Amino acid sequence: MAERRCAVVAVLGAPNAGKSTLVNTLVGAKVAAVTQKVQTTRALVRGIAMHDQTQIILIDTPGVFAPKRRFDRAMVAAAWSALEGADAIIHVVDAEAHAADARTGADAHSVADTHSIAAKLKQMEIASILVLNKVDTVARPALLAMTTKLVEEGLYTDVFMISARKGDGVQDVMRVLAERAPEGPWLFPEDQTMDAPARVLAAEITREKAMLRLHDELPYDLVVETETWEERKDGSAKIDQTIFVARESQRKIAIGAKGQTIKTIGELARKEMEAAFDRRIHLFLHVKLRENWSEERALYQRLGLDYEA
Ligand SMILES: Nc1nc2c(ncn2[C@@H]2O[C@H](COP(=O)(O)OP(=O)(O)OP(=O)(O)O)[C@@H](O)[C@H]2O)c(=O)[nH]1
Ligand SMILES: [Mg+2]
Repeated sequence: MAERRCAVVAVLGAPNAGKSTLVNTLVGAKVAAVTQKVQTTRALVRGIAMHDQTQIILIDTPGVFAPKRRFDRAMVAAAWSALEGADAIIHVVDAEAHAADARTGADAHSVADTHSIAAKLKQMEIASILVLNKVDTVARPALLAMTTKLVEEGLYTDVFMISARKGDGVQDVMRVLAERAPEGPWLFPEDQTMDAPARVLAAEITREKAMLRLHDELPYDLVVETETWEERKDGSAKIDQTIFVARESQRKIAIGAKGQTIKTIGELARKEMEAAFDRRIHLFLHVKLRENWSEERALYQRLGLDYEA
């Protein structure tokens, strides 16, 4: 029998590049929230994938950008901290944003973030794997042009062009990660797909649904916490969660006319939880105002973020 191998792989990149989508696709299960908004991922999320006798532990990270607020600083610091102890680094680049920027200068943020990540990796002398994502949206010549430019950084050991959403090219990435994984014992049981407790995943599921439903009306100022998780005799679970918003106006929007918005969010979240936990779920959502959540120390601790970053 082949030796067991195990690798820790940090997945780094600008906000919205598709890091969480890639991690979910590699794991083959939903472990991280995905939305079209930047800064969806807020703390390190570990997804666990198996490839034959190799266990790949993928660390999904918050997007790296130039932070201004305390909460942003903590997220970016968490992203860089994922490099410690990682056996490999994947730098995910949003090909769609880069192509749009080359055409119209429209997505300069993502491009600037990509280049500052590359510069920092170079300065730290850390080799990484370049993954150009969202190639399903970009024409071939544009892809080649941006690849050439990125490869000139002299930083990348490999280049992959993938669509994390469609799954194209993702197995090639997996194969290379597995080939290079050092021999060693697995860190998690073979059938485990993530390291976070169920109540954290449950909160992430609801946050994703709330963000997807409210993205036009709300900024990303939204926190979800699982307050209680009650096991029922019939095998189902009753879950109470609170969605915290920063302003009274946001509370009204989240609840919606006659409670319709929160009801829709709850139904979508419950369905996904039932699939994720493979059992019936009774989900009760509450919306509360918590004005200065981004200055609360306890919250950082619960998310695994450093308040002083
Ligand atoms: N067309 C296309 N869209 C994609 C692909 N991969 C991800 N997306 C979309 O890009 C958006 C961002 O995806 P995420 O996985 O949340 O990105 P992220 O890098 O984790 O974002 P943050 O956590 O906010 O830094 C979502 O709307 C995804 O559906 C892809 O291969 N093709
Ligand atoms: Mg993410």
